[in-house]
Amino acid sequence: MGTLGAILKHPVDIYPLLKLRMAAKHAEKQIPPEPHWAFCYSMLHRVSRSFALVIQQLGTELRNAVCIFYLVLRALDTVEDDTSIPTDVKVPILLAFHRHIYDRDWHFSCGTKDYKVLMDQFHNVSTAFLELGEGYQEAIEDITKKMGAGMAKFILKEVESIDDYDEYCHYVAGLVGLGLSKLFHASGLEDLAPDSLSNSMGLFLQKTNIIRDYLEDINEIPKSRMFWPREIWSKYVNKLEDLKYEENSVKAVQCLNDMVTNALIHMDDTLKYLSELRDPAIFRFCAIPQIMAIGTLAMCYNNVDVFRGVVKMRRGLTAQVIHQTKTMADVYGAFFDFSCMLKSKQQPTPAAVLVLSVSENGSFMYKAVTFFAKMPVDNSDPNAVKTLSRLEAAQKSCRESGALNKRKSYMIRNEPRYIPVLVSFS
Ligand code: D61
Ligand code: MG
Repeated sequence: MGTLGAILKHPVDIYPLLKLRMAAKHAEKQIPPEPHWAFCYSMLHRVSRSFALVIQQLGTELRNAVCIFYLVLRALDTVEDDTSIPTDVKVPILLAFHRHIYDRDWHFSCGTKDYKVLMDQFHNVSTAFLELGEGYQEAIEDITKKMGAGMAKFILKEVESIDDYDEYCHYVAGLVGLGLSKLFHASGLEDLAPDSLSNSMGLFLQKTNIIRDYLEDINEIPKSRMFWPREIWSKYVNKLEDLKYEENSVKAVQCLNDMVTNALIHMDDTLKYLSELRDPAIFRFCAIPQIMAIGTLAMCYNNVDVFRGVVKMRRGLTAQVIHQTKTMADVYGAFFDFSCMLKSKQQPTPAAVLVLSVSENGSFMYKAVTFFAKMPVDNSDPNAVKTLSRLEAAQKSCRESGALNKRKSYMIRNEPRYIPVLVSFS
């Protein structure tokens, strides 16, 4: 369904999408004139739509540091992800990448499309990197070194146990969280967050990606990319790729629910990390991807479509999340509501269709309206009890924040305007 179709189906998306387009336009005007910086910011938009917009709303000094941090790690990841590079060529580059970022003459061509352009003109990123303050350069080099070493280790090693899975996600995303906390601290705008919380911020995002991208990764040419831990999938099938075959759907969905339940472990740390941030721009930069993640997990849970194609939050809803997320109350509200959504997929027969309503003050909430389910979900799901307990633990923290009640009060005073935004569950 084209964007126009989606908008007609979801008129509530129009305003946030317009705001998003204006923000993107505004961002373009902020691109520094120097050619190497212009390259970096245009590249940022081309290789990461979701992070580019939230990075743009950071203050100038921090924005430049985070932009380069992103492009350096995206280039490193392009080497890791290119399954056509032989291991004996790839591993030395991953291990030495933290030195290459200082060398404008270093060049290694790999990846496809925009990622290839990033690699071929990487000297622009090195030039900009060398203009950053000392503190920022040290943080970026330190994380690049550790991530390269971690990626190299897992080029030669399969993700077997759940500990391996957590270790791999630490190397490719947890370390990004640690690095960002260092950059926030170096900017003087935030205290240095505990590593455990910074790490969980990365694991929640990376595990959501690994779950959502199962089919794309297993079908990767020339070699499958496999990140789901054997310790989990071997309880349901004999080979990871068996999950994609129609005849294994029931087992596949149970395995999917097991993976989602594992990702929910990191919700509490994520809420704690966000609740301790002070700077509004840094808060939004950190909060928006996390809300996208819990929303994506709610869509993936119990959804056999994960094994048929990529399940993605539609652009209009993404625009709303970006538009609506300003305070911790919005975060508690969103986590509470998406947890409701996930829980409603557990109820035996009726599955829920959610109607999104916006109250006068613009904060949004969900109300479950029951319809007969296309695919009733039996709570004989082996992990249903564990899933429920983790959801209710997170909802308890949201309730105890008092922010929900604050939110609720708006509801009582001003009847919300109902604008149906159907989020279909299967
Ligand atoms: C606060 C705000 C943003 C955060 C955060 C805390 C903690 C962690 C992260 C962002 C990173 C989340 C990564 C989730 C997406 N997964 C990937 O991009 C995978 O590649 C991982 C290695 C390269 C990481 C690059 C990165 C990503 C986001 C950043 C950043 C660097 C620097 C600053 C801000 C955000 C995935 O790549 C998918 C792809 O190739 O497109 C993979 O290969 O597994
Ligand atoms: Mg990768």
